[in-house]
Amino acid sequence: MILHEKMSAQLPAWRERIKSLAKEHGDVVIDQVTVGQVIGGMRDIKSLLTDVSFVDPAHGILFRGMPIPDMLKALPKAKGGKMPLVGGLFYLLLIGEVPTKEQALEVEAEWAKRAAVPEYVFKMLKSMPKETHPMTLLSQAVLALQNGSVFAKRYHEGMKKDQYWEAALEDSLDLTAKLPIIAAYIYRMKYFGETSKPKYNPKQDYGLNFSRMMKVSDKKGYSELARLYFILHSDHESGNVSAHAMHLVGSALSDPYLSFSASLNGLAGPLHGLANQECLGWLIEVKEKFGGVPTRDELYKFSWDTLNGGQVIPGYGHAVLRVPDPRFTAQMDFAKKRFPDDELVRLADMVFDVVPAVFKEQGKAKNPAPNVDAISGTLQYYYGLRDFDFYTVLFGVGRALGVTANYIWMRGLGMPIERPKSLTTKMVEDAVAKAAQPA
Ligand code: CMX
Repeated sequence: MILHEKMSAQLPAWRERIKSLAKEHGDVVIDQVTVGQVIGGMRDIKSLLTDVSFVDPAHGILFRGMPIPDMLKALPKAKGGKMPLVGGLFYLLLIGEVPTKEQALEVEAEWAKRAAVPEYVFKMLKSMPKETHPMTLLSQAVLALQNGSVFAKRYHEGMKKDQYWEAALEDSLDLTAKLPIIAAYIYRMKYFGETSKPKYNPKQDYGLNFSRMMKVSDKKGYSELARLYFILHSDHESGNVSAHAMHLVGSALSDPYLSFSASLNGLAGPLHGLANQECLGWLIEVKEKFGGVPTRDELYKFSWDTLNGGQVIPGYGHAVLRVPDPRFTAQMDFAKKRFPDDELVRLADMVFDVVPAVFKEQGKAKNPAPNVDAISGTLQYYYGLRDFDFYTVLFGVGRALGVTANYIWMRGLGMPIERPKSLTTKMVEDAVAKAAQPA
């Protein structure tokens, strides 16, 4: 298989690089840790390694060094579409090179072979109470699949450490192949009461399969949005909650299913992946209050009312980014090219115009610009997905691509269990007192 071949070719030299860095330069200082960071969510402490993606505060995400517009242009496109094949993106994240169309299609074919979901997973989903959140269902389905983990099985059979990545690759391909079916099943079951099992068509790519299994009409190009959405949401370096949860849990050699379920649980938090549904909710609230797109002055006042009411304006601000998120820009471009007159798109655009100035006046948020969530729900809404709590499931399907690529690399490089050190409040106070003493 192409991914196995390419990874095998890269790993020996890369392992040597890591080994020599740790052995010969282990004492070199990269960063220091302040009291503010210890108390403030470890913000910005440079302490994770990944080559899959990097968030540049001034430019946004770089996938294997490529900005989003360049990447979207370079990756091979799906048949009859303008958006790249998702299989090509997975190849890029894992191997670090833009694949040929044949290579991207090889990944797609690999997914098609592995897409079937065991019957008991559907049964388990069906037996859950109706009101269960779809993210809970998704995470449960991933945990249920753990039963078939190649990594867990081979680990218990005594697999050698330098083979971990191969088992991780197997599980990651199986898992990412099954997610579209599981997500579509959850959608049709939860909101439409349908329990027929979606079938993956090997003649269609990941995006088209998803759009068809969701039963969203493709007349206006939902498969194109699915491709774009999964690609944009795949990775955002390693420090965000979902990626870091995968990394942390995986560092205990928990297999990709156990680790990805943890990742999804983090993604389900309102300050992370759930923000997309909250953002759309906020836009709709504005629209309902003003009976359509408000004037700029009305929007300005409403934004202040939200902040003064102690609420966040979802979709704005970011822990690392200091510019508009290029994932926002890519989705806004998509909407403006295809449905510029849609009311919510016009409103999201006006929010982009008005809200950053409100944040600047307030002077609290370090980044007054939109993040990925400021628009993503609006696009789904346009295509008829009106059940907001499903949106994070879409994020989860995309996020799997990046976090599994990272997982495979971490096992390939033999990364150790993660174990930062904690301090007591008294120790932090003592450190502050010591720093205040004259030299
Ligand atoms: N609305 C209101 N207040 C905001 C805000 C927003 N959108 N963004 C930041 N702030 C406030 C913070 O709550 C904080 O206030 P306090 O000092 O009173 O605690 C202050 O501004 C400083 O925050 P920050 O350092 O700029 O931002 P953080 O790194 O702490 O938080 C984030 C980042 C994303 C959690 C925050 O901006 C937020 O809550 N945004 C809205 C939710 C959202 O869009 N989340 C999606 C993030 C995207 C992703 O997960 O990839």
